[in-house]
Amino acid sequence: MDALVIGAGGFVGSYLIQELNQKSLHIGATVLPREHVRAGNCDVFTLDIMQESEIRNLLRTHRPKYIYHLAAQSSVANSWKNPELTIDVNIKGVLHLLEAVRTIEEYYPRILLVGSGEEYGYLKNGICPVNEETALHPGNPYAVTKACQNMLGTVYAKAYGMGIVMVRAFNHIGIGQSPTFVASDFALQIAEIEAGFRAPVIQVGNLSAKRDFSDVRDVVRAYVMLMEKGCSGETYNVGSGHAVAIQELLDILLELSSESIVIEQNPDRMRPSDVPVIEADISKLRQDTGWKPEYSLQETLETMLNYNRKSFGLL
Ligand code: A2R
Repeated sequence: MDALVIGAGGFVGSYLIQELNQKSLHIGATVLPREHVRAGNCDVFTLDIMQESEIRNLLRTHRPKYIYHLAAQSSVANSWKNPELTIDVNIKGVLHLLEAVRTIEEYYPRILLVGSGEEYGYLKNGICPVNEETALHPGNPYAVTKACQNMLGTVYAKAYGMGIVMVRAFNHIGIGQSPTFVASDFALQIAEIEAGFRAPVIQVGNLSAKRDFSDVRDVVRAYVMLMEKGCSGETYNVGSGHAVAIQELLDILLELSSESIVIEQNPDRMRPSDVPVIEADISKLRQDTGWKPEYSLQETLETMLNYNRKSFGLL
């Protein structure tokens, strides 16, 4: 096996597999029971990363050269509701992977650990953009677990000479993302309005916060390039390098619609601790891989809106 994607049943997994398919690699993908891989060609295995023997047996049998670790409890909201599960899956899970690789004889794969821009958390003095050396101040249990994953990866790479590259991914968006994320939410609401399922009023939260949005297809391309060219033991920000106000994102989507839509701020959607601006410094990624984004925010949002329109029979 050339590449194994762990946690392929989620949002990013199918995009990553489609990207790897373009390289004609033999790909394996793991999902939880009852999950499936939504797109792409691969051999599918059932795996719970909490079961150390399952990951060890899979790696021992198939010895993938590249391992992409996506499996996670990835919701910030759920991490408040269930911090223990989040710690178990995100920290113990990565430890199971690293220990399995470390202890399999004569086995030296490259591993990519996917972390999050959330690890930077509360930015002191409004530091912007954030680079990989910026101090981490995680603001929720999910971010703590991803910071810890990053530290474990760094320590294992150094102590055991393992080929581990870490990323901190900023907001990535695209078709298939849960409507708990802002771009998916807006695209869905607008399509519902166009289909007549909802009054022409869009519910929004804090529109002034600025975030760094990328198309998920660009993000997985960065992952594959980092797997090939990233330095072992190093961490890379993956983002667009430009923060955009949520208001701007909404304006782009509203301009794509011919409906006249009223904007209504909903206090339930406001987060009291919203950091005003989060922007990734991506010079390290650019320098070591030559990566640059291919999709504009406008293109990505239009794709998302059209997907929702199709699902309501509007296209
Ligand atoms: O929580 P579920 O049922 O959606 O399943 C998620 C799965 N997962 C696990 N896989 C193996 N063993 C476990 N114990 C376990 N617990 C959860 O990992 C889901 O299918 C997958 C992660 O996909 P998403 O939650 O959709 O995350 P996404 O957006 O694909 O992000 C990929 C990575 C994650 O590590 C994020 O934390 C990071 O990028 O931003």
